[in-house]
Amino acid sequence: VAAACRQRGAPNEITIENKTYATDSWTNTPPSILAAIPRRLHLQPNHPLSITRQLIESRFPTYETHNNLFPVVSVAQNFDSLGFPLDHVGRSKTDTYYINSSTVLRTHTSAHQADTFRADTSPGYLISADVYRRDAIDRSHYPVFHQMEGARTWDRNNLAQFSSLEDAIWADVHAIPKHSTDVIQVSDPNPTYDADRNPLQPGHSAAEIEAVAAHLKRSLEDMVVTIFTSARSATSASPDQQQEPLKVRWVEAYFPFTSPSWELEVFWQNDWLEVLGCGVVQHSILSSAGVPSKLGWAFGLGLERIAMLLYGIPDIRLFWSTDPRFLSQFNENEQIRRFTPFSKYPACIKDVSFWLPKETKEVDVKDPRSDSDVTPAGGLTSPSTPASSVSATTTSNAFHENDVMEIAREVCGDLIEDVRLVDEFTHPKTGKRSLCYRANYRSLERTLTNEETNELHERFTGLLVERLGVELR
Ligand code: FA5
Ligand code: MG
Repeated sequence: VAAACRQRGAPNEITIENKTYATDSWTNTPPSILAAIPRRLHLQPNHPLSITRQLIESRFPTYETHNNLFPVVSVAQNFDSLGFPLDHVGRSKTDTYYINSSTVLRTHTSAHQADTFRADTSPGYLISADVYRRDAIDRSHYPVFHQMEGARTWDRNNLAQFSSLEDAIWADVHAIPKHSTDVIQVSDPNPTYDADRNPLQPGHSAAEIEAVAAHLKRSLEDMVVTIFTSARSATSASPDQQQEPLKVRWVEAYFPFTSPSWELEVFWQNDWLEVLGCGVVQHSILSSAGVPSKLGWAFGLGLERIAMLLYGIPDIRLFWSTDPRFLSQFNENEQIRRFTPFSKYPACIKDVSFWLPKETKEVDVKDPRSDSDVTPAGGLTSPSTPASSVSATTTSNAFHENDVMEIAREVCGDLIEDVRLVDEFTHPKTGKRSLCYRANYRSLERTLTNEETNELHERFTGLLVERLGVELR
């Protein structure tokens, strides 16, 4: 199976914008992903991701911005510098696009943290960039998306007129606008840190971390309020119309490069949507970057998630559309207007059921009902809460759901809306396992013909057999 997964006739090198990389047995980046690199949607004038980026940047006016960092990074930058353990699932070929064994397409903007802490002289920075992950297919996940990283530090050796670090930080906290509960309702039930679940780092005092956390949380709450009030004024008929306040909640999280850590979720379309991860920067990163006297926070947010909230964009694939019916709706010099979906074309749903190869020992599939972000770059889980879907990442012949997703993408491009596990079954006698995936075919731009969908589905199922060694039922 491992050999079958490797791409047939793969080239010996890959050239990305004048830089050439030798390929090896780790290479797993398909041409369809490479083709996304030059798009740089976050920099395109009047693109909703670019407008969203600028709107967020406007809330952090003193921060230095870096918006053109190259997406090919070393494994050291993406993982090692951030303290990812060697066996972290994020490093596996099933989750990350490798150019070769030591080079990847960045899976998150945190890949640039160490270099930026080393080089920047300003107390804060923002990095916006395209990031790449082998991931699920649905309306809020896409294998290429955009993140904004933000960080703010304070220097113990440079406290100006303040007598302690926490006093200096609190002065900055008080400068951040505080919004009324008519505008935003914040739920934050957990203590700032917890010795077992979300510990303080050695060398950080409780008072310092309370101040850093307050600064981080208020800065990000202010950011989502800005987004939300722009979105509201876009929808409300009269300005004094009664509006529901925005509901957000802070949840504990885990990332190898921050402690304590949190995620911010926003209530959107009747569900909690994770918009960002954040925390107190691990001191080891600052000290390796040559600034051991600094202390601070960092966050990483999904620009698509925020833009979907801002404009009411219903499907993440739309960001890649070049259809003027999409692009003409956004103008950076005008008031934000809600996106008007151009008619939804009919979906065509097809199932595929197959037996896994007999020798497959571990099956890595997600719970069909779970909608969580089991994320390669981020924390995934704290050591105390192992994810149910984690299987041996080093076992190259283990079946992995992301391979199904990638084959679907390769065959269908943006003509597939969603792929979901709908059934699993183990034969009582033979012990063979069977899975059923439901593929939802739909174009954002036109009605697909029957023949077209049949052909896509046949190529999809054919490649499942060829690459993954499964047996169709
Ligand atoms: C990270 O990537 C961390 N680097 C964030 C971070 C930075 C934590 C700095 C601490 C300090 P995570 O994998 O959860 O974390 O992704 C961050 C955000 O990216 C998510 O909250 C979500 O908004 C967005 N995101 C993740 N996966 C996808 C996807 N496939 N499609 C679209 N957006 C996604
Ligand atoms: Mg996450």
